[in-house]
Amino acid sequence: MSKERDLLLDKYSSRVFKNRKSHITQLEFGENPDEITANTRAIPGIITARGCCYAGCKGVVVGPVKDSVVITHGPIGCAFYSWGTRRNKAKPSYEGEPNFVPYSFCTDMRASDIVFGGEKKLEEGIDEIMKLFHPKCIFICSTCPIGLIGDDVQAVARRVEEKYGITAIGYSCEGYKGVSQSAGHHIANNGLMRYVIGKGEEAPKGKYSVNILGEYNIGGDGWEQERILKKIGYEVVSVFTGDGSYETLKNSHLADLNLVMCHRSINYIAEMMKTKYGVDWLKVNFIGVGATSKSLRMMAKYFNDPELTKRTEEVIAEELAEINEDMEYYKSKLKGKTAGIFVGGSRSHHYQMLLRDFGMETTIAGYEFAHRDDYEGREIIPQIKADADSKNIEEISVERAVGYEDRYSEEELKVLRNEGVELDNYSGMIKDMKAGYMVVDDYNMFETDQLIEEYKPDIFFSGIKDKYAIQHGGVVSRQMHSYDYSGPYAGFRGAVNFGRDLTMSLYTNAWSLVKPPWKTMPMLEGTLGGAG
Ligand code: CFM
Ligand code: HCA
Repeated sequence: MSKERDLLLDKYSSRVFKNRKSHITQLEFGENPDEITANTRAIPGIITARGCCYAGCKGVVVGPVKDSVVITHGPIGCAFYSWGTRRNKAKPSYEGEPNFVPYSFCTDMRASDIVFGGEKKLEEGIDEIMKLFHPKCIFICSTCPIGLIGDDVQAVARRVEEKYGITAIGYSCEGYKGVSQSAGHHIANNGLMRYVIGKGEEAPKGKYSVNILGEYNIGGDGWEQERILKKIGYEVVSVFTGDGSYETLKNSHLADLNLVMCHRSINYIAEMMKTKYGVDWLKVNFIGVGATSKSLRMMAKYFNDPELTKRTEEVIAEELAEINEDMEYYKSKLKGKTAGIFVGGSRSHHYQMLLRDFGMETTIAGYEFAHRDDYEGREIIPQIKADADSKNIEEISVERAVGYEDRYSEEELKVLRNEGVELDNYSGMIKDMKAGYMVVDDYNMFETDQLIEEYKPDIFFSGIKDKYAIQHGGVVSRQMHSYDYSGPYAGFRGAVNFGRDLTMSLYTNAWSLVKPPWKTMPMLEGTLGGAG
């Protein structure tokens, strides 16, 4: 084993060592460097960066749907902590369109409700919501105690639908389901597929129409993508789910193509829409100048229309001309610097492309809750063995709906794939990293410290839980989840914002003035994870 990998593992007890060893790989070194264990339970007692199933369902996938009310069925803390912290922006698309994103709705379950049951309280809460806000769709998101006391949120949803003639979805997305947020993504996808997608009949008017899947409009990223797509001439039917709406999601099956940004959180819907409605899906990445141009060119190739190809090239040229000077300036400041990126899912991969635009290398990276396919590529899926935790999450199967046909035959799709159009597929992060670089799944605070010590990255991208601890050590850290209240970072203009923020962070002299306490005080010695 390499010295660097040893450093992460040698303080662990033998039990913890054995577990963590398979989640850590140093690329192109050691046995099976391209293989990694992922999507398994975190070790109790270890400070993982992960969140819960409710966070994945409520916070990530259904929370951003602006014209729908999301009610947290559970104690107030769950609703409060998931209120606005993710920075998924939304605004009405036309005058009078409802936008409930700034609100937080909760049943505020107390001890007596836990004893006597909370269904009544939930229904009363929904009656109040209907009276005050009259939404067309309500998502009920359960937190941990709901599953334990057995409230039937699906039955409540059916009663609400009958009473008010709206769409209501009861989600059993209790925090403890699965092993991370990832279970919540899957559960949320299933509900949207069952009860929302396909309900509308409004066909797109444009010649070429798309949905953007797995784009949550953090810091306005989705708006920048829509701006570029509309400039080229695409019609954006719906966005799942950043600044998205029930009114548009229900028509999404009528679009020509699904663009998939964050595959981790939404690949289930992409696959099911292909099976049921024949809509192909294309893995795109609008993070990075090179990546954005590549994605736009793949789209033009897919539609295979000379006019569209010409317009695509014109727009890319115009956009590049607009940002060129700024990009060159920030590149001169950032070139040669190194980064670590540790985020939940696809961003740890996506942002490596943007960093490369500035001449920066990502030497250490990892995901909180991704699956092996996010590391190793989608082709690995048949080899992944389902365990008890993943079997616990419902897989729904769909069939081709009457009247829907594939746009291209399998042969034609093969030709497109050979031409580099990444249809129904995504590659893994490991393939885009270099020999010697380290990849760590479900990283924890101890490993974060060790990685920084050994690799000494100039900047460490992560989240709220570890950012300040890292900065106390004198290392620059920026939040890759919330963008530290900045953004957008997507597309052409977003790349400039990112370069500006990085330059500001790296060139402040504060970091050299920080003296972490452990540099002057002796540290505790011991073994992590109990006696060997
Ligand atoms: Fe996808 Fe996301 Fe991410 Fe994600 Fe998340 Fe997020 Fe993330 Mo935080 S959907 S996997 S569950 S890109 S909330 S917008 S930043 S961990 S890397
Ligand atoms: C979540 C949301 C989160 C948390 C961010 C962080 C987000 O996982 O529930 O830990 O800094 O992006 O807001 O990922």
